[in-house]
Amino acid sequence: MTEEMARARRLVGEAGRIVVLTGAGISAESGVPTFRGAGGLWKSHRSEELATPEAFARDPQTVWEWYSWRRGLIADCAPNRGHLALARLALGDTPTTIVTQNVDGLHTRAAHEAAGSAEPSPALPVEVHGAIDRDKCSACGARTPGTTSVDTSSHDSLPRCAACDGMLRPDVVWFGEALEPEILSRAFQVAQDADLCLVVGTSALVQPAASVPLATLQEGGLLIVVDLERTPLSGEAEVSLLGPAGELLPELLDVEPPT
Ligand code: BV8
Ligand code: ZN
Repeated sequence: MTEEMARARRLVGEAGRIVVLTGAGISAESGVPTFRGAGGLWKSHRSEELATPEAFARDPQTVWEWYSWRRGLIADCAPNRGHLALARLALGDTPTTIVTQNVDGLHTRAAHEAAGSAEPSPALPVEVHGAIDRDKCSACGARTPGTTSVDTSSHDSLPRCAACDGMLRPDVVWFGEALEPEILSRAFQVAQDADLCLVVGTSALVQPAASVPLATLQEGGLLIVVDLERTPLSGEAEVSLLGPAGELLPELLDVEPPT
């Protein structure tokens, strides 16, 4: 075990209250493409082309094609050892809240898997950017389980709201759209109350999510950054652990160090 890992494990052991902020990097080992990494989602499309209300108004078929493709891809993925280690931490003795930018639902699945027949709610994530497996009506705002196979062959074939016949959209937060106020304030509240923030697999470029760890710092708390490479938050970190989250998180968080 490296000196860095030993120091980080001590910080986790001594923490009174923990907040975790995750990004696409934690789901990479599950097969979900990241946004900026190799083969990243933003590589072939500029985010504003697809993840904005303007793009949806201009060309809903293409936007639905993209989200339908991502839904199919995510449906074939499963939580990895990183998701499960965080879920076990949150189900343990130290009060821990997982805040995620991911819309893939893998933290939620890890919470149920790790909890088994016990109560999973302590490990259920605060999803600040929504969830891809839900639909939301762009007219009345009604939320419904996501339409699995979206027929994008014509404008009229796109999914409609059963209540008001408005156009359905994925229940995710697009660029230029405000995050849900109560979800955002919960994310910043748990960050302020925490004395340790674990930042896992995020390039920390998208606001306001990237400022969540700063709320912990401003209250005198500490940061541990887990990423394949240095990120804009590495400079603020007490410890930076460089490597795959699926390998580092079990070593960092599991009570029994791996033999
Ligand atoms: C808003 C859902 C205003 C959709 C997403 C201030 C300054 C500058 C700009 C702004 C600002 N404030 C607002 C903005 C604009 C904008 C913004 O931040 N733009 C950026 C690009 C500059 N923010 C917004 O528009 C937000 N809304 O501000 O509204 C407003 C306010 C009031 C009233 C009206 C309006 C909304 C932002 C949310 C957008 N939606 N997702 C969808 O998914 O389709 S953002 C999306 O991109 C993700 O959710 C995530 O947040 C982001 C991607 O970042 P990461 O997850 O970090 O992924 P990335 O690929 O970049 O990095 C992966 C990392 O993992 C890397 O570091 C890599 O090294 C590492 N890694 C890879 N593999 C592994 C690994 N690490 C460990 N192990 C591995 N195996
Ligand atoms: Zn509706």
